[in-house]
Amino acid sequence: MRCPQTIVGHLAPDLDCLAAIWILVRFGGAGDAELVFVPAGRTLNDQPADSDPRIVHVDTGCGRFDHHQYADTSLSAAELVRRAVANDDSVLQRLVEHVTRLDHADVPRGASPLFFTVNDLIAGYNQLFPTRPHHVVQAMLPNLDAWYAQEQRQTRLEGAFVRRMEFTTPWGLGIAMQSDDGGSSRLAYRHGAVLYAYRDGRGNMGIAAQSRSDVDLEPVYFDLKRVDEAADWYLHPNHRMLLCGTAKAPPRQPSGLTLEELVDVITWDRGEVILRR
Ligand SMILES: [Mn+2]
Repeated sequence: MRCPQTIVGHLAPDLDCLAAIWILVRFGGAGDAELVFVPAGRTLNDQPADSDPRIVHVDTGCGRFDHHQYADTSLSAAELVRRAVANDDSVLQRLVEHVTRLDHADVPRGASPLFFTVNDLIAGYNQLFPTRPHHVVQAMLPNLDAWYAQEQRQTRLEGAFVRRMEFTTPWGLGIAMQSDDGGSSRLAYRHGAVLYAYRDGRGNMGIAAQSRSDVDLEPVYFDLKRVDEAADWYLHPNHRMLLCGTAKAPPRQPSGLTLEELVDVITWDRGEVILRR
């Protein structure tokens, strides 16, 4: 695709419109393009969309990057732009799948509505800047960058999760994993774990249990104080978290244990390793 000089979006830009602009700016080399906004459905100066190759319309105008001409709910403006400028970026593909579902209000049946989503954030920006859609774009570009970084991290975590250990505990299934990013409670709990343990690239370690469980990590804490006595292990007052270093609180003295050794302590007289990949 030729690098556009002008990107046309719609007034009060929504997530789909903003994500489409962000992809053009970050992945399509359009960082210097001028941004213009028209009433949704219209085009710049009422000229047919795509009649000028230097001008690109997103989420409006029925051109190549407007999905409103199709009934297909797997399409969005962001998805059409993604296919055109960064089709082989799997992280971007994940992010845009969420954008497309949100654009079609595709929320899983029975799921309780979240009290605050990215759509609410964007609605807030449109409240702050009702007549300045450029400001909404400027505010959202770094948020979309952060979203992308988080999808990247999630992709790495899913790769590391494949190499997990599984073990039994008195409370249910335990899962241990290690990666530069540490572990993912979300992945572990989704897999049925009640308790999970992790080690990250800086040697930070931790054990955490589902909030609606009766796990009590105090005995594990006492065992760790014995076998890893120099380390800065911290038992949370709720007894469901046992930590030695986090991004929020680096340890004064990191643990000397490997993840396997930590699992040995957790399962000592309490369970056994059932899977080691
Ligand atoms: Mn849309």
